[in-house]
Amino acid sequence: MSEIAENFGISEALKELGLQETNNGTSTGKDFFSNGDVIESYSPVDGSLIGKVKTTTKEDYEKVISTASKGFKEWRTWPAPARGEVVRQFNEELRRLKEPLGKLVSFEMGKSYQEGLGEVQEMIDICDFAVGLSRQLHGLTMHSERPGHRMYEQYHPLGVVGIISAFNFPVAVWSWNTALAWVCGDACIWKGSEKTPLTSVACQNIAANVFAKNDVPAGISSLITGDYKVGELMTNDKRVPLISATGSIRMGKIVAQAVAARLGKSLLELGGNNAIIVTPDADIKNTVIGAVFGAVGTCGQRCTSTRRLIIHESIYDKVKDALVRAYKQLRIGNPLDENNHVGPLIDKDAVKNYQKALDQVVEEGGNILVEGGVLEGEAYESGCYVKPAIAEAENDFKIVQHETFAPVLYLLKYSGDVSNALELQNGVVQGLSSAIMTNNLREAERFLSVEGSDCGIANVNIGTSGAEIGGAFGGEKETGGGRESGSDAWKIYMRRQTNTINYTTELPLAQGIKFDL
Ligand code: UN1
Repeated sequence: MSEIAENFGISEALKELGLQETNNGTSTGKDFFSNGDVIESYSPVDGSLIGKVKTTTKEDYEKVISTASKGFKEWRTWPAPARGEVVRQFNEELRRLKEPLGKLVSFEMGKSYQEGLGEVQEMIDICDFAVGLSRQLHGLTMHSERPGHRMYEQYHPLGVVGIISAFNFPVAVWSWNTALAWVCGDACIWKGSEKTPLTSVACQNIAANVFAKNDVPAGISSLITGDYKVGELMTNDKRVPLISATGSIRMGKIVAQAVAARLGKSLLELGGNNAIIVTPDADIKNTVIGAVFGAVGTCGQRCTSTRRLIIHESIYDKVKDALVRAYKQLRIGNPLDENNHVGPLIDKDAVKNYQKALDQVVEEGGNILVEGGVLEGEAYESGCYVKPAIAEAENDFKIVQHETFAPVLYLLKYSGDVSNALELQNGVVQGLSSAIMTNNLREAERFLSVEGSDCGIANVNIGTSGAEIGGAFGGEKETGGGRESGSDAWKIYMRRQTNTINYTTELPLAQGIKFDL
């Protein structure tokens, strides 16, 4: 164990979460059975080896999918509130293990401990939501046009749901999918990121214990581990009617095509290029807090991270100066130490992409306002710590159009009416999150109107990141169009059936068609 791991109680956390030196990354519940290569998980916090996980082979996957398919046939017959009761117990375990799991998320992924705890809180929240939902999987009833007929719709469980999640929210995004899919009566197979395999095993351990206690059939919570090739086993598999995938636009296009080729359903939550519009009526203090948290939180590695600030020329210098002052106060370092605001990037490849973005913005004519750079020295041994940077840029720069998963914030200037700001905001291929800072009702309503933001999330007087689970989460355009977590996002995990019942002695046809024999 490294010094940081020792000082911040990582061994205890691993023990509480049932993790060992080498873990098994293929599971259908209590059974774990990997036969693939071993991957090692290094912490970006200090570069130390945290643990190892065995990956899933094609044969292992076959065992998983057949167990999940079989388990589904039984699970779908459980009353939905009985399934909700299992999710309620799972949630009790999450509440009990919030601290060790939050700590592991922080140590394995690099986000601050506060954000690690926040991520587990999102799991708790979505489970609460799902438990209530287990008594509310409502369909509509309709009035039939034919006498003596009744019409209604009902939602049935869909089948096996494949979940592919990313390193940046290694536990919450899984739970958004599973908590809903489980109460809907589906079996879930999860491939987490190979960059955060231990958090996946920890979550599977928690689910497996609760499920076993409740005699839930094997396969309802299944885990597979490995790189994209393991994910492909699911995306190409017609026994998996829904693939929910979170990650880059590049990955999403590959997944979408594979799933569409077999006419499966996909739920995609891909890249964002989120902007905050700052109007002359904005509260500057709140703007700075919202923008800085949005840009540097999770070291700029949320899909909702603030990448662009679109500032009115009349207040441009004021906002710019306030931001530069705020960035000077940022403390970068060990994310388990609650004095620090910003932890490391996930790995050295991410550092390279960050450096490339800063070089490119200068090449394209941008002006660096807050200098970036990779931090060196003992405290930054992993080589993954970077300085959050700000550059003045233009919206049509190639690098500004591109989502760089790092703390690089671009300042853009607009003049005249808010419609000019909206044009810039919407002038990117992504459409996840957006925000406006204004105390002007007209501007706020125009931002929310049909001619306003084209994103899936549009906020007034808060930043772009940090959505609550109660709303549907996702975005338009190349963000992929999927919606997860709250509102009626549950419907994608079920199949809808329209039922028409004739209780007369006649057989009248719809549309008044006559057909007598
Ligand atoms: C993500 O980055 O994939 O809205 C999810 C937020 C978080 C979820 C982000 N609740 O920032």
